[in-house]
Amino acid sequence: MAYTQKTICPYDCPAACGLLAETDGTRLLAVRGDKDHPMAKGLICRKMQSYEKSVNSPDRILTPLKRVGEKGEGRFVPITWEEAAKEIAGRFREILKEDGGNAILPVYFSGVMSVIQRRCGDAFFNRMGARQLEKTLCSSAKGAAYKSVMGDTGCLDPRELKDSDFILIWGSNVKATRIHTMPVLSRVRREGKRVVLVESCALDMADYCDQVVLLKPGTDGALALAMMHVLAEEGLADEEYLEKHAAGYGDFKETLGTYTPEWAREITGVPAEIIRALAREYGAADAPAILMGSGPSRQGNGGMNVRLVVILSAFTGAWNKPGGGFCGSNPGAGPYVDEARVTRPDFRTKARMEERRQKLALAEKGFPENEGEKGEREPVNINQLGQALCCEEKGNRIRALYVYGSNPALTVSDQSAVLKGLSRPDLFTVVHERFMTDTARYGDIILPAAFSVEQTDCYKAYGYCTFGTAYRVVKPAGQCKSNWDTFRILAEAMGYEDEYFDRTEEDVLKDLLAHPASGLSDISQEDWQVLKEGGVISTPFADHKKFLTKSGKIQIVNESLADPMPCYMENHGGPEPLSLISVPSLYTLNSTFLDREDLTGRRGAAQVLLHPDDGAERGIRDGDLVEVFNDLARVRFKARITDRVARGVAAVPGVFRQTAGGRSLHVNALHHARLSDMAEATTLNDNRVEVCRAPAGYCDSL
Ligand SMILES: Nc1nc2c(c(=O)[nH]1)N[C@H]1C(S)=C(S)[C@@H](COP(=O)(O)OP(=O)(O)OC[C@H]3O[C@@H](n4cnc5c(=O)[nH]c(N)nc54)[C@H](O)[C@@H]3O)O[C@H]1N2
Ligand SMILES: Nc1nc2c(c(=O)[nH]1)N[C@H]1C(S)=C(S)[C@@H](COP(=O)(O)OP(=O)(O)OC[C@H]3O[C@@H](n4cnc5c(=O)[nH]c(N)nc54)[C@H](O)[C@@H]3O)O[C@H]1N2
Ligand code: SF4
Ligand SMILES: [Mo]
Repeated sequence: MAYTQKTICPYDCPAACGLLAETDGTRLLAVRGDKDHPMAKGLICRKMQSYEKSVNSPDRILTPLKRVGEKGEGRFVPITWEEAAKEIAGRFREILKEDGGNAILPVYFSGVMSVIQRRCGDAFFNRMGARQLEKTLCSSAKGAAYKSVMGDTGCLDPRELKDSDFILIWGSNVKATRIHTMPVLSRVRREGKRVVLVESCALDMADYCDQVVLLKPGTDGALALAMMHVLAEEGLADEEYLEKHAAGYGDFKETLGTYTPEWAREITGVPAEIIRALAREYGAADAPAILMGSGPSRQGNGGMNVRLVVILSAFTGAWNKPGGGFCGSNPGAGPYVDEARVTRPDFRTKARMEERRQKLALAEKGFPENEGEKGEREPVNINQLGQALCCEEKGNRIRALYVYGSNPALTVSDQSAVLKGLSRPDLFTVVHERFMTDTARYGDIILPAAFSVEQTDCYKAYGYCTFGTAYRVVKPAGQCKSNWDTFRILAEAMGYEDEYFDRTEEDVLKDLLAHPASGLSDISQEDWQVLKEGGVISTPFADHKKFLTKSGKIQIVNESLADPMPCYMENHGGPEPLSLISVPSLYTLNSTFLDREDLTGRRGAAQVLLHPDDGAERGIRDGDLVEVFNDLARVRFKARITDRVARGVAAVPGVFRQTAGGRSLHVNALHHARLSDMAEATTLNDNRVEVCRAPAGYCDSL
C-alpha cells in the first residue's frame, strides 16, 4: 500500500524544499511539494516534480564497473563491490607508499548539498592525508566580498522582501534559481512598488520586472560607484547613518567625485541618464532591497563588484528598515550543526603523524628520503583541475583521482585541459556516480551512487533560514550505495580502524543533533520533534541592525584587504570583442537532470544569445549554426538573436553533454582557468570570444 514520507530536495539550490515522497515501501512512486515546509509551502520547481523519473531511470548505474575500453570511450564491465574496494584500496596504498597523500586528489562539489553525504568523504581523505581541494567553483568570491563588508551579519531572507518598497535584482535569473521569490516579486508589483533588473542577459526575467538595465559583464562595480556618486552628490545618501554605522565613509566619499554617470557609461554601456534616474529612484525609496545573484562575482574583479554593490545596499540606511538591505548571501544564524564531527580535520593530523613516523623508521633503516615527499602541498583549486591533472612536476603529480557528487568534465573551466588530464593512461580514476556522466566515462572504476531518497541526512538551505532532516525512504536501487556507506567500505579495505567508520549514517545524524551548533541550540521541543521525525524547521531571521564585524560597523574601508578602499577595477578581459557569460537554465541544474529527456527536450539545442546589432555585424540570423571561439577552443551553438542581452555579450544558458550532437566540447572549453580577485574563485563569466557563422558542411543536429 502506498504511503508518503517527508524528504528534502538535495540539489544545489538556495531553497532545500520540503518534499512528500510517495512510496510503496520499495519504489519511489511520486513526489510533490510539502505544504508544511515553512518557506516553500509546497511550491517546488518543475525539475523535481517528477523526481521519480530520475530515481527509477533505466539509465542508472546499478553495479560497480571496471573500464575495459579506452578512457572516455565508455566501455565497462560489472564487478563486485569487494573487487572494486580491493582494487581501489590496493592502488591507493601503493601510491601512498610511493608518493604520499599529495598524489591522491578527491574532487567533490555540489551534487548533493547535505551535511553528511556531501562532507563525509573529507573524513576518509583526511584519514589518508590526501591532497586537499579548494572548492571555489560557485559563489566564493561573492561570499568573501559580502563578508568583507558585513562580516557574519546575516543578509535578508527572501521572505523579508515583501516589506521592501523597491527591489533591485542584480544579476540573478530568479525564475530559474529562486522560484520562491517570484510570488514575492508579483506581490510587491501588485502593490505598486517597482522591480528593476540589472543584468547582462534578461531573457527569462524581463517579463517580471518594470525596467531592465542591461550592462556589460564585469562592470557592475562601475555602475554601483556611479550610483553612489549620484546619491552622495544629491544628498540621498544617509550620511548620519553612514557616519555612525560605517567605517571609512568620509574617505570613501572623497573618492566618489570621479565616478560620474558619464564615466560609468563608457565602461558599462548604460546611458548616463539611466544611471542617474536609477540612483534617484533607489535613493528615494524608503526600504530598497538589492537581490544579488552570483553571476557578477564570477569575474576577475568579481569580489570588488560585489563589495561595491553591498556597500550600495547600505548607502541609504536601508539596512535599518524592514525589507531593506541586501539579499543573496548567507541569511541564517547557522551553522546549526558541527560539521567537523563529519569532516574530522583531526584525522589529517593523525595521517601526517603516521606518515612522519614511517619516514623516520625508513631513515633509521638507512633508506634515502623519498624525493617527491616534501610535506603537504598546496591544495588544488577546483577551477584549475585540468592544470593540476596535467602537471608533470615531480612530487606534484596527481596519480589518483576520486570524484563524487560532481561532474568536472562538464562544469569546470578549461574543459580541454580537464579532458586531457582525465585521459592520462597513468591516472587512476574512481567516479562514484548515479549516471554515466561525461566524467564517469573516464573512470577506471565506477561505483554506483544512491539518490537522496535512498539515504539519510540533514540539510541547511543556503538562501533561507531553514534546517531539516530526511530519513531514507526506499532502499538503494541495485547495488547503489550512499557516499557514507561507500567510504565505510573503502575505509575497511584501507584498514582504518577508527570507530568513526563503524557508524551508520543514522548514527551520524543522531550525533549531529545531539551536539547542536548556533541556530539550533535553543529551538523549541516541537521543532526538535520535527527534526527527530524528519522534516524542516524555520530558524530566526538575522538581526540586520547589529553588524557582526570586528569593528561592529559596516566596513566600507577594510584594512585587511589588498585594496582597503573600494574602487573601480577591471576584469581579466581579453582581445576578442564579445563577453561570454553563462546563464542558469530553467530546465536543468548545472549538469544535473541531463538524464531527463522530458527536461532536456524542452530545453532544446545549445544556444548562444546575441544582441541584434552584434548578430547583424556578423551576418548571423536567428537559428543560424555558429562557432564561438577564442584562443582556447571553437564550440558550436545555435544562435538566438534577442534584444534581451546587452550589446557585446554572448550568453550561453545551461550545461550540455560533451557527446550531445557529436560535439566534443561545450562552453567551458572557452573558459580560462583564471581566478577572481577574492577567494580564488571561478571567473567563468570573464572570458572573451568571437562568433561567426559555422562553415558549410557542419552537422546541424546540436
Ligand atoms: N534552474 C536552475 N536552478 C539553479 C541552477 C541552475 O543551473 N538551474 N544552479 C544552481 C546553482 S549551482 C546556483 S549557484 C544558484 C545560483 O545560481 P547563479 O549561477 O548564481 O545564478 P543566478 O544568480 O540566478 O544568475 C546569475 C545571473 O548573472 C548574470 N550575469 C553574468 N555575468 C554578469 C555580470 O557580470 N553582471 C551582471 N549584472 N549579471 C551577470 C547572468 O546573466 C545570470 O542571469 O542557482 C541554483 N539553482
Ligand atoms: N558552463 C557552466 N559551467 C558551470 C556553471 C554554469 O552555470 N555554466 N555553474 C557552476 C556552478 S554555480 C556550480 S555550483 C558547478 C556545479 O558543478 P558540479 O559540482 O559538477 O555539479 P553538477 O553538474 O550538478 O554534477 C553533480 C553530479 O553529482 C552527482 N550526484 C548527485 N548526488 C550524489 C550523491 O549523493 N553521491 C554521489 N556520489 N554523486 C551524486 C550527480 O549525478 C551529478 O552528476 O558548476 C559550475 N559550472
Ligand atoms: S531544485 Fe530548488 S526549487 Fe527545485 S525542488 Fe529543489 S530546492 Fe526546490
Ligand atoms: Mo553554484
